[in-house]
Amino acid sequence: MRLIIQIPCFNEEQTLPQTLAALPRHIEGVDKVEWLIIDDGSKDRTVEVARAHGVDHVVGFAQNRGLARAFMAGIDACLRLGADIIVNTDADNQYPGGVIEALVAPILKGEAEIVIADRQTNLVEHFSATKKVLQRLGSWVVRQASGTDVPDAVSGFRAISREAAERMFIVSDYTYTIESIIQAGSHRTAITSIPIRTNDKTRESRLVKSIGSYVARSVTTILRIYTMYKPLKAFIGLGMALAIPAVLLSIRFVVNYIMEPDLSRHVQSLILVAILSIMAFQSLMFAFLADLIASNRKMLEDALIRIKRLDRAREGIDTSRQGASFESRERVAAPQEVER
Ligand SMILES: Nc1nc2c(ncn2[C@@H]2O[C@H](COP(=O)(O)OP(=O)(O)O)[C@@H](O)[C@H]2O)c(=O)[nH]1
Ligand SMILES: [Mg+2]
Repeated sequence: MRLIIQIPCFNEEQTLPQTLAALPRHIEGVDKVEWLIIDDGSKDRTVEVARAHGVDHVVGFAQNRGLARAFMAGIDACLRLGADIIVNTDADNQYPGGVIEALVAPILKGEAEIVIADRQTNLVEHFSATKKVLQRLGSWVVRQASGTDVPDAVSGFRAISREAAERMFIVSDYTYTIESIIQAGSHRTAITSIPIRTNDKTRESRLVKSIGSYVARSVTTILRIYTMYKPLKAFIGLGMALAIPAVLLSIRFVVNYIMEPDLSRHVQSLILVAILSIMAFQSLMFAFLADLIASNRKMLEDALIRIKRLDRAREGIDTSRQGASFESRERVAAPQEVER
């Protein structure tokens, strides 16, 4: 059992040493604990500092590409290195490294595939009242969109089993947190949470530059990913929202017309009915188109999972434990063939 702790870093020479100092080297039930950083084009000494403080693997980009891509590059690297469990934490020492043992416990016991640390944001002293309300509201929306019960949707402190990591594909540039939950919900990945208390703030958030833009980006992500994974629900819902007023208005028109057959007096509502009906019909067509694209995506995801496994098999990583995994129970054919 191999655990890799990954940390996305963008100019983190200041806080990386204290973050690394708190990370565990040994965990009960895990044979090997390794550390990996993803350097997202840092201009400071992040990489040197990481190496000097015992980081085992460094991957990264020459230029800044944003947290979501860095996160995925880390996941990919960890899988290639043969990680059975991946823990993601932040470089600003926001999350207590000592909790990692508890964070991976549900995965070790086979009770979950993704464990998300719940920061209990209502208890965080340096969060403003507005931020607390938005965090609560945002997490609630993500729960509805994903069909999961994750209390803290944007927490970056997570443990992920190999099978869940293989199924994770992030298309956003900005952050992976919300997208990965909606995706996991649609994949029926077992997600659980454990409550934690965060450390004191070491610096201002780099991701949340202003609350307004953060909310706008989050809403866009939720809409985008929701329509990607639940296209029928989203577009038929929209179609219904347009069709219902169209029907009501046309009933109103007919009643009015019978009572007072002077067409010119009611023609406005008839025009509105026509416009709404066309839009409703188009939404319905969109629903089928988007559903078609979504089913293609599912097949692509399956193909990519197999490619990742072939990659690992080629690099000589033992995949024998896959027989007992969640994934192989779902898709029986894939892993055994890779082993040979
Ligand atoms: N790869 C990458 N990581 C980033 C970027 N901005 C922030 N991070 C990392 O994302 C994590 C969280 O960032 P932080 O500024 O603490 O945001 P918070 O989640 O709002 O506290 C840290 O590990 C940062 O180094 C970026 O542009 N690229
Ligand atoms: Mg932070």
